[in-house]
Amino acid sequence: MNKVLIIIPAYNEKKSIGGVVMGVKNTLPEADILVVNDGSTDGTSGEARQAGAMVLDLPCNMGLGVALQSGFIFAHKRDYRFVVRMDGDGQHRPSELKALLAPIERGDSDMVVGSRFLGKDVIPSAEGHTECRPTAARRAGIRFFSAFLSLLLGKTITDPTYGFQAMNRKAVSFFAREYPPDYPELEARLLAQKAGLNITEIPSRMLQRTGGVSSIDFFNSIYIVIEALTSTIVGMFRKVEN
Ligand SMILES: Nc1nc2c(ncn2[C@@H]2O[C@H](COP(=O)(O)OP(=O)(O)O)[C@@H](O)[C@H]2O)c(=O)[nH]1
Ligand SMILES: [Mg+2]
Repeated sequence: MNKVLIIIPAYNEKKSIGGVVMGVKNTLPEADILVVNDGSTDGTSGEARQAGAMVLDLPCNMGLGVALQSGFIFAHKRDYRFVVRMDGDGQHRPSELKALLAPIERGDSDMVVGSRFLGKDVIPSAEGHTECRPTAARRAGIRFFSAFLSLLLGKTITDPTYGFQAMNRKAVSFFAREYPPDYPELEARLLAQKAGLNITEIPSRMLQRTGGVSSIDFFNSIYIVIEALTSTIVGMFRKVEN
């Protein structure tokens, strides 16, 4: 039986992707790794393959939500028991994988999401590069999204935009059918909650990128805020079934 699949969406992450794949292999050698290469133009696909990952090459840049949903469909069809999604830029620590999976393996949660705002300890970086906090502008945006989503869901959500998440078959089967296409985090969290998935947050500490640049700049962050808010409000009125 296929046990754990790590899904890594990647867009022009040639400099980091090999290290991320190797980091996962060192920590969880039993896991399969799927890099969803979203039309990169920089050789991300070859680097990921060379590091030993399976690679799904999308024909052009389809956006994060589509790339992730492609990964969830793959996991669902191959019947993986547990799935983790993590970034391809080295910001999520492989050393936290076991803690992220533990509540799912125990059967306590359907989905576990890392949170940069829970827990006080600074965890030493086993990965050899430095911890980083979101910028002040990002933190303000995240706080605003947290308040908005917590209000809609009637439950405290501390880090609704963080992409380090583990899930069981129930959550994967849901996301294989229902996943927002564009900037998916907020709406996906809302839909998952509405579908009755049991979601837990645990502390996580983000690292600096190991190369490349963030896909989010000042101008598209304005688009992201508007897109995420409107799609989440519309999502409130959607009928979802698990
Ligand atoms: N599939 C896909 N992944 C993307 C896209 N844009 C960014 N990513 C990936 O999503 C993850 C997070 O993106 P990043 O730019 O680092 O955002 P930030 O960490 O919020 O600054 C990284 O692994 C990126 O490679 C995209 O258009 N498609
Ligand atoms: Mg990043």
